[in-house]
Amino acid sequence: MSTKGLDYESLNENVKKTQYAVRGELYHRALELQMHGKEIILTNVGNPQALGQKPITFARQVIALCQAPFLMDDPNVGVLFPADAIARAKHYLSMTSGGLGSYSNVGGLPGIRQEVAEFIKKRDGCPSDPELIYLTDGASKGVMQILQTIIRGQSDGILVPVPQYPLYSAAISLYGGSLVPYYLEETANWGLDIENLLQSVAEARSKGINVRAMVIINPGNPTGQCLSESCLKEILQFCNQENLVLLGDEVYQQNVYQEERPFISAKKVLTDMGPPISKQVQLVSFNSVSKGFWGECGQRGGYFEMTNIPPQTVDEIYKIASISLSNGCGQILVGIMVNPPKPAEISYDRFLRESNAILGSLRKRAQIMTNGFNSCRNVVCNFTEGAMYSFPQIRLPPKAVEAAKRAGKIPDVFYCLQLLEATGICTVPGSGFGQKDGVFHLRTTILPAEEHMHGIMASFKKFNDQFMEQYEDA
Ligand code: DCS
Repeated sequence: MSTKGLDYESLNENVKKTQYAVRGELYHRALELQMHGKEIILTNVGNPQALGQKPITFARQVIALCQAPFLMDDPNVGVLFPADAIARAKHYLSMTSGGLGSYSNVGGLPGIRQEVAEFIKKRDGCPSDPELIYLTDGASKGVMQILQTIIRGQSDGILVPVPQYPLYSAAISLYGGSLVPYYLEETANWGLDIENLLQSVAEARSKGINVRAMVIINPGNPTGQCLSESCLKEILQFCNQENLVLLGDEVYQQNVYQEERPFISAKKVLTDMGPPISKQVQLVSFNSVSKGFWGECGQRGGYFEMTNIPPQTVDEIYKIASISLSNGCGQILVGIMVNPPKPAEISYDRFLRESNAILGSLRKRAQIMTNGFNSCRNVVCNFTEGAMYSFPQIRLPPKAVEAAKRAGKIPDVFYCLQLLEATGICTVPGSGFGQKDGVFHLRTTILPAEEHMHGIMASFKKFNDQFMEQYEDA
């Protein structure tokens, strides 16, 4: 009997192979429990507003006016909206011929691409060309477009940090390429070990894999580390020597919690290294409105900047971008993110108050979580320097590992499922991000409201310590 194109057995095998743990088994079990009335704390996704974070007022005022421009003709508009939000909405609407209801230019509205270029210039003290900045529906879309452009088949390898955010493993599977892991060093606060990187490349090459690109996530997800300038230099030299494109995932650049570990962009380090290297390494850097203190995950705004990419390749990427244009609302939020209210403007004080409150609270929550995990039996956890996650190592006793095997579960999945059933805390098992053999972790976000944090950690500790006692004594 002939099969139809969407019959399961006839599907693209790459689609079937693709996995995305952030919304995997744990998440589905959590939804089931929730349906049966159990209170669930969803710490599986970096989705701040879903856990109560309020949007930045200025951003929503501008978006509201852009969505409903007739409000600007209302005599009360000046009572409801500050003058700088009205002016900003007019500024964005003047860039389009039909407002938010019209398709925008390929690559995004030129005026917003210009704003992004100015932001990068100011952030890094180096030139940035708006023609080489494309606005996307969240960073994910951009990452996928670039990976699709690079990967030609199974023998093309992409170096990805382990642990990593599963967008990378998923997209590489989907496009039929090979993921080449390089391990981050947990005992060095998830730092990068260049020896290990060289080893990974050598091993991949010995298997006939052509390593073509390297991903860095800075600040890290799920690991939370901020890469130092010297580490970024080493990475860039390595990419130069090995002819690798560097994909710099910098979506957490505003989520940094320690003054001595600031965010430094790969673009800045590359430019500061000067020629010839600054003209040689191909770099694509990504940013998003989903993170930082904006947390506008649902609005799907992001951008990528291309450095040292040949013009003919830029034309090909332009073509890919033109197949699916990005949404207008997300583009405007990118504009606001890179060009927030300035000190002399009416909305500045409120913007500063709101953004500082969010970042200050995230910093405190990161501390409460790390301390909480480190107070638990058989749990060790590095401090979250940046991003939105905590990634404790769970030292599972051999008997727990055996019990997991008997239950047909990966040991960290077994632990996380029991944690979920006992406490309602929905995490993601470390195996979803990759980890060294025999070492187990889980990932939680640091996003639950500050006032709930101590309660959540107490409930975690109670579960964990009982679990450990059960399997150590068994
Ligand atoms: N890059 C990293 C490192 C991310 O963590 C995420 C989202 C993205 C890119 C994509 O973001 P947008 O497409 O929304 O811009 N983080 C996911 C996570 O780990 N949990 O939830 C979302």
